[in-house]
Amino acid sequence: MQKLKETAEKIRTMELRGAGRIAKAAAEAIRDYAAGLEVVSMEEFNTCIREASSFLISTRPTAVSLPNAVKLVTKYSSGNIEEARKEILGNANLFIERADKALEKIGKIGARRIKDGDIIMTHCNSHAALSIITTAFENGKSISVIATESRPRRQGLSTIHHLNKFGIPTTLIVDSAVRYYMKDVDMIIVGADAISTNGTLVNKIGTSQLALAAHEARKTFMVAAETFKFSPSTIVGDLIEIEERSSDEIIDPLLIADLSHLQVKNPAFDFTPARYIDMIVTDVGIISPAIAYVIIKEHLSWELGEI
Ligand code: RI2
Repeated sequence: MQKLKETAEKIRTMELRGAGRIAKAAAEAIRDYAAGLEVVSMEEFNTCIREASSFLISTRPTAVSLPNAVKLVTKYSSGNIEEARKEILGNANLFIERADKALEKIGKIGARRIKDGDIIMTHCNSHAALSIITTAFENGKSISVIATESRPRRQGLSTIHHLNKFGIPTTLIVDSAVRYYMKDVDMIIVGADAISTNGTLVNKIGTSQLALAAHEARKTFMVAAETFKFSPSTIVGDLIEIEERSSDEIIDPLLIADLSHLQVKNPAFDFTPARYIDMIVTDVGIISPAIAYVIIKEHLSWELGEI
């Protein structure tokens, strides 16, 4: 349990971050935990796996990739401890392999939509969005990227570092400069922490202002998302919770210690309605947000039976 707790802590503190990465880390953590689990009965095995799953899922409430991965990995049918262990191991390895392949596929599919000379704006640090951008570049398209700083955790800097390694020219802007620069861009590409059945995107705080500005300027707004970023339980009306993180991420508490009338809010994500999204690039092809339900039905059906 110690190693699993360490992974959970890394996810909570965002040392491990990005909706896809935390899903893979959780799959690995459950797999390794199950492999070393010393129990005397199947009942005990089930309880331990259930508790470990809830513990991992509770680390970050918004990215649906996390519960989707944990639930998929812990789907075992055997009533025998060793067999169940093997099932978990197989499920986890398959999930991790598919997640890696999904990023590659998204890159290939999305890159086709990028034209030579395009200026792309991106927000935060999405490995799925970056896969599209770097694939287009490697396919010989001369492109450049405007990356937002993405306060308060400044994941935009990770994006800049990543693109710089490829030799892709970048411009770093503060989040509030998004509308000012929108006229210069050809398209926007962002990732996803969750997509609901009605095509609403949940992604890093500030994404919806990019979408609004893009809509106003009639620029293409593209979302890059693996199928495991879609939320099955939104079909029955469950709402996606927006994670509210510590105000310490925004401002040093010492600087505001004497401001007794102040409250600092730090929501990590926001909602972008489907009508502002032109397309979602998934590992099974490009879809309109209007048919998000089909992705859930076809690719997360194992989860639908449970809700
Ligand atoms: P990939 C991140 O969340 C960002 O919101 C990013 O757009 C999204 O996950 C998807 O990232 P955070 O962990 O899975 O930085 O595409 O809060 O890497």
